[in-house]
Amino acid sequence: MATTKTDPKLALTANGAKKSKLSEGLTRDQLIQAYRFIYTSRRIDDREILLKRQQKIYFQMSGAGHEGIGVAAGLALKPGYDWFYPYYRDRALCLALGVKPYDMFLQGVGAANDPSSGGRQMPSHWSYPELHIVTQSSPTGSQILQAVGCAEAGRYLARHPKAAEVPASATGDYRRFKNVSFQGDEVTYVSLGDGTSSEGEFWEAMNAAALGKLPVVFCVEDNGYAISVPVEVQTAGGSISRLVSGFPNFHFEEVDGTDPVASYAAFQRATRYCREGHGPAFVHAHVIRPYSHSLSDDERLYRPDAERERDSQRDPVTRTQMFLLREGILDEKGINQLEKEVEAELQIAVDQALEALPPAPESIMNFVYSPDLDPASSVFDTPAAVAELPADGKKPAGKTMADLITTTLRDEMKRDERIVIFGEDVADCSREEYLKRKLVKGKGGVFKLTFGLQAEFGNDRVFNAPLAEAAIVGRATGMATRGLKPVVEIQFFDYIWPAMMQIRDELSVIRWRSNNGFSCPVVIRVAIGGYLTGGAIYHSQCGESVFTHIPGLRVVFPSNSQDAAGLLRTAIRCDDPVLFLEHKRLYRESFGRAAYPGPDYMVPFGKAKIVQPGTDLTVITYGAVVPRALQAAQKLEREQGVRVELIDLRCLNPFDWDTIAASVAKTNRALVAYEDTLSWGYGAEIAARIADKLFDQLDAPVRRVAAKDVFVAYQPILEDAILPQPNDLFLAMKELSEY
Ligand SMILES: Cc1ncc(C[n+]2csc(CCOP(=O)(O)OP(=O)(O)O)c2C)c(N)n1
Ligand SMILES: [Mg+2]
Repeated sequence: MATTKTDPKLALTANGAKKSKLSEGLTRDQLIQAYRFIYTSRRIDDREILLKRQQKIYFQMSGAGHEGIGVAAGLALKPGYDWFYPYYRDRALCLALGVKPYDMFLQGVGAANDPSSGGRQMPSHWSYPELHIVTQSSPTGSQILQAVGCAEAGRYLARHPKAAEVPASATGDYRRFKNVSFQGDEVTYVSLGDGTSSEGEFWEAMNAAALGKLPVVFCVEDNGYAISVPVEVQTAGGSISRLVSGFPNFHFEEVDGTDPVASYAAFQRATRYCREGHGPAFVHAHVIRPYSHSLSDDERLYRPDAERERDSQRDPVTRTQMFLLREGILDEKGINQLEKEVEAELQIAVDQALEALPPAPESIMNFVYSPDLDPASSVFDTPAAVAELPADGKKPAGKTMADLITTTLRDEMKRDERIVIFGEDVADCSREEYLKRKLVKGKGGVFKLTFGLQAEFGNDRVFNAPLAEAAIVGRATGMATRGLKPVVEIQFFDYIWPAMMQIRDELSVIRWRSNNGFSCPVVIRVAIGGYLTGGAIYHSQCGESVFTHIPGLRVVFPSNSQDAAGLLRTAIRCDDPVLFLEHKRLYRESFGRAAYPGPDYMVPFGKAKIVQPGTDLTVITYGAVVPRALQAAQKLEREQGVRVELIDLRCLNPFDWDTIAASVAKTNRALVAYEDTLSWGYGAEIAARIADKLFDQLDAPVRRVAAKDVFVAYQPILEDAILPQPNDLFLAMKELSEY
């Protein structure tokens, strides 16, 4: 694709150039309005800096120098129609899209009625649902993959308009709480700084957008620095335009971003290309950063005066002002009048914001999870269908966990057209014609759990993703923000870590940080665990406590087929993000096989199952330790007459404290057993709670059995020594019962 370059030297200062050319289709009123936004943006920054010095606000992040490109994007795109993933220097963009200065000052004071976050996020972290400005965070670049997912959702909904409808019978269904809207020619805007283009997620997003020919406008606001690091140290060759120029399907623009008119023209071309469905666009805007990185930074420490002086010649405020004067659009009196009006408006806004009430401390837990749909509620407690006996009267063979997960996915996909499945290798065959011509059978995941789903539902509902875990979760998050229900797969738990930023800093916290303005109830299915004889370090890990430590994320870990079906259905229909952990060793185990419990069977979250009742000792466990603990408990009863009450937690967040407490009150002894490494593991929290809350009931110390504090080794003899075995469980149970 061709790159359009605007020579910075020609823009705005080009004396004698024709007015119509300079205005690039912008009317006189729009040009005046553009200056008003630019000037307002700068003056809000100045006001905030003052307020910060007076300790009336707690943080300041300026958009100074970036106003030209921001206002241009705001004029070229449509609020409430297109979608926006801006970054912290996009104050002028937000003003142009309709955010009021008062709302910006409410961010600064951390007011309860700050529409972005209700005092939860720093200022300049924009979030305005009606305008389609999606909540942003502080990690540089974590918005980019979500923007790609957002664009994918728009296109999916345009192709599947019925998916947006909410069925009348949708009780206990996240769809009731999502207003889904889409436009056939919508565009998603995402911006970032020059430094942020070094993040891997940026490249994953560029690749995904190019692959999908998605209508995303990437805007790199290049002020030449990332805090103190200059662009030539950040970006090989010093030009991001040069580096990305090989991406196919893109339209490229490189422009002087301090010039709103040239920037507007660039955005007009870029958005036209996207709206017409040709693919994504890339706008590289050269801007300046006159106010240092932030108030905590003094750029004079690393930038000499001469360099800073050179930048100031291109200040968008003065340049736009000079442009209006030179073109006869406003005279000096008109400029003064406009600036006076802005000052008066800002004064009122500041005065009002300083009076605004702070949020109530009691509100801190609001919106960690959906306020509308509680997956622990009885709505999700439905009976299993009774399987009909075949004519010969013989009980049919039970289905494996793998079988029932596949069947549940299939039934949910039939019921809900918003479900899309993607991940590494999950499709039957990306080259669809091979399937159609019956040349191949299809793969459907390395464990084959998604086998047949692409063939049945089509490749826009089940598809392979590039090998990039952050992209899988980030794109899913963007899609879910728009109302889709992505059920994505991370092939092995051991490879979830590239997605950790997206899970920890985005997926789980979007609802809370936007004060319920946005939500993204994604399901992430992950194959986890060891006991594989040969899985070794990178195919056998557990580590669930890392995720149960994250507020806002539900974590589920079934031990048998029927629970897996019921819990997966709850995960899909609920309104919170869910990490659904599937133990590889249990996929095809003979333990816990069952008949399919039917297309409506659900198990509520946070309800444990008593695998075996007992009176002498409580064993609390989950996952692949359940069958091992059962074996040990049965042996203990046979040999010693000790009756163990075995609790399978099934769901780790929330977890069933009531069942644990009732059992320990009865047995007065507790053992917590888990496959993860012992120290700081999930069971450590359960043991601490029992010791804390049930101290008076205990006749013995709370014990734990878990893996050794080391990685899982390849050689089976070592693996056996590392992971908790039935005999370890037996010995611990025996010792505790004798205490
Ligand atoms: C993932 C991550 N790493 C580091 C930081 C700290 N940080 C905040 S802004 C910034 C520099 C960003 O530079 P650039 O992308 O060029 O944007 P600019 O501020 O220059 O507009 C850094 C390192 C962060 N917020 N997130
Ligand atoms: Mg920068």
